[in-house]
Amino acid sequence: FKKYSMSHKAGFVSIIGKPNVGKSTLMNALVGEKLSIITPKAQTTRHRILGIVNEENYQIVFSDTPGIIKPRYGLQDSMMNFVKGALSDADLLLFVTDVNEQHDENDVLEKIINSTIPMIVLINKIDGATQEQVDEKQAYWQELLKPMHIYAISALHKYNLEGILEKVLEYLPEHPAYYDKEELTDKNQRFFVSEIIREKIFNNYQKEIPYSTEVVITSFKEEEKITRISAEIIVERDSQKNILIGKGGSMLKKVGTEARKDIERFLDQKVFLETFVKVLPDWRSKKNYLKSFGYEN
Ligand code: GDP
Ligand code: K
Ligand code: MG
Repeated sequence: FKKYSMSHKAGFVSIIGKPNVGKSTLMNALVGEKLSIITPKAQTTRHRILGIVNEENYQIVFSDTPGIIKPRYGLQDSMMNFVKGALSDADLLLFVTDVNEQHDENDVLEKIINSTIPMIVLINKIDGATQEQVDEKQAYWQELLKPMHIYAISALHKYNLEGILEKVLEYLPEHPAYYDKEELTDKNQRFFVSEIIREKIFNNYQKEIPYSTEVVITSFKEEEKITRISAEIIVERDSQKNILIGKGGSMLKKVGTEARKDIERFLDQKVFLETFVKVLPDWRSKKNYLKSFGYEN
């Protein structure tokens, strides 16, 4: 037999859309791993997070991104720069929208409307929607974005996702793998540990607390039977520190316990987690703090 080298496809696929439409849920479903944290609150995702699907003859590099908004402070500027990056180097865009979303304020989508990158629109959360609703949204997005394809899906229930990977592959070029074929993401364990803690904070506190919080892993020691982790939870004001800690430390304890359980699942090892709360006034608007927390641009 003559041996033919099999062709290999690889490329970047950016998952974009407004806050809370289900971008992170979709990426986790497509990659088959919980990489991105998911909460009912907008602006949960602050970074561009890669999720890589590897097969023998292809590598799809998905980017989960923060929801598109008009930035109001330094942290949000940086979040929108991550989106800009994901828009500029993609081979394909997956634009996710919530079937229940209203058609107003679509001016923030200007960059997407004007983008020349091939696009697939995913109308998400169709569980609970009527066929009329779906049809109406389909017509609306077809007209506004003129995408290659539109799918009606439920990322949460993994409904109608089967065809997406195959369709995505049609738009990827012949290219060698960009990342090692064993890699699932570009972020390290510390990043995901800090994200898990942030998820618990988003789920346990209301109003501005989640948005004013950053989590920094200050120590990460892998021992034979246990991983010892120290984390700093950073807030902007003393009053927020008090709320975060709660009566007799009860709230912080709850967050710590919930986070530890998830981290143990994620690392597949016993974990000792200690948390400290620290006040850094106005960190979300200060360049040096943002930079030290990984919001480079
Ligand atoms: P993101 O901000 O765009 O990344 O959205 P998330 O993935 O964080 O999801 C926001 C909220 O929508 C979460 O509460 C999800 O559980 C929920 N969600 C995501 N996909 C679906 C879906 O298909 N159906 C329903 N009903 N809820 C969903
Ligand atoms: K969210
Ligand atoms: Mg998200």
